[in-house]
Amino acid sequence: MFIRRSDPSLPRPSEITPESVYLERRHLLKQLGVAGLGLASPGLVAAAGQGAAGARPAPANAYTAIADRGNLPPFLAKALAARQRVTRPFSEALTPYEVVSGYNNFYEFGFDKSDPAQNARNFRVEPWRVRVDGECEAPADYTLEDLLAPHTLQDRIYRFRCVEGWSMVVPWVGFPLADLIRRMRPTSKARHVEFTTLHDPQRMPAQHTDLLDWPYVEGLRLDEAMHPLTMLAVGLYGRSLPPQNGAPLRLVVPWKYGFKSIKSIVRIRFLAQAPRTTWQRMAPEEYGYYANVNPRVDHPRWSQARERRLPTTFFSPNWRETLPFNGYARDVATLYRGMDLHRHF
Ligand SMILES: Nc1nc2c(c(=O)[nH]1)N[C@H]1C(S)=C(S)[C@@H](COP(=O)(O)O)O[C@H]1N2
Ligand SMILES: [Mo]
Repeated sequence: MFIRRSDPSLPRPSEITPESVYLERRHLLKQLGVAGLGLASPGLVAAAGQGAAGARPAPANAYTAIADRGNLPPFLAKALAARQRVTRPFSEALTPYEVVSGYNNFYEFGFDKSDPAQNARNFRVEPWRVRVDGECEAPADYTLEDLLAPHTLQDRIYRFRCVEGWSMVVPWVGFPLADLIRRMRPTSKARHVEFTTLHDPQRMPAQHTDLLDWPYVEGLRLDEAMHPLTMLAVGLYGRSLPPQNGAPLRLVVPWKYGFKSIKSIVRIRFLAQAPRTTWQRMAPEEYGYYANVNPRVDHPRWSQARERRLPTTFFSPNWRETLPFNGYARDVATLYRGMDLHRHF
């Protein structure tokens, strides 16, 4: 995502191969790589995430949880410890923790990929409140503790594809946004959900600049927000979110470009109309409201047919084909039935 200067890591036209049609065959549950849908094998639940101490071999994507730095609020430590752990292998290798937490887009903390890890180091997220308002029956200012209280956290391994052309595989920890939305009881007028990032230049230094039109705002159609793949994340690799990844609460929408996955959320608002999102305000012809990953719809300045799977080096760029809906077409294509995806990009 950039508007002011070009990124040397982006593919040049000469590096792009013709797109090819990819048929997504795997079923949702295999792709999810999650527990918590009532189908988990208990034996594997116990083994995963703990280095597989038992006799059973660890699933391909079991990981050793990363320890949290510093003291977590007790409610969060408890919720993370009680999470439902990875039970199913995911066919692609996880992107190492150092990369997920060291190569970031979070413009509130600077422009370069290494800026957020540097500049968010001392970002304080306690206390944290989330305002829920608009077209719903339970508007209120919730503490993070109250917001999380009824939800059991789950590990979910998802592909993550940035509109700039790089991608990762991340083991998030979170819960379905749909479960929270049901609690808030949207009215019959609600058609969209708007999300807003904290606006506090004292704590987010790049908000002193005009890099973006602050605060960062994103949105989803209500049915997209209610889709079982859409999650609110509070952690990754078994620990709480590092500040540079959007602590303490961020959205994850795996079939959309990464910019939809808004970080450090302080407000969730139900609306009758689509909100005006930050990227639509900045460059409407480049970043649409839907932002579904689509190898057949190029960005005006580059192809979206392929992606670089992190970690990459100059000598091993690790190119792969980008999949329709980032590989989740089976699960989400029906949301867009009858829509012209070139127009509603
Ligand atoms: N508030 C806020 N949210 C944001 C961004 C941002 O700059 N500010 N960048 C977006 C973009 S472009 C991407 S690719 C992802 C990156 O998430 P990650 O750093 O956790 O990989 O965050 C998204 N959410
Ligand atoms: Mo992005």
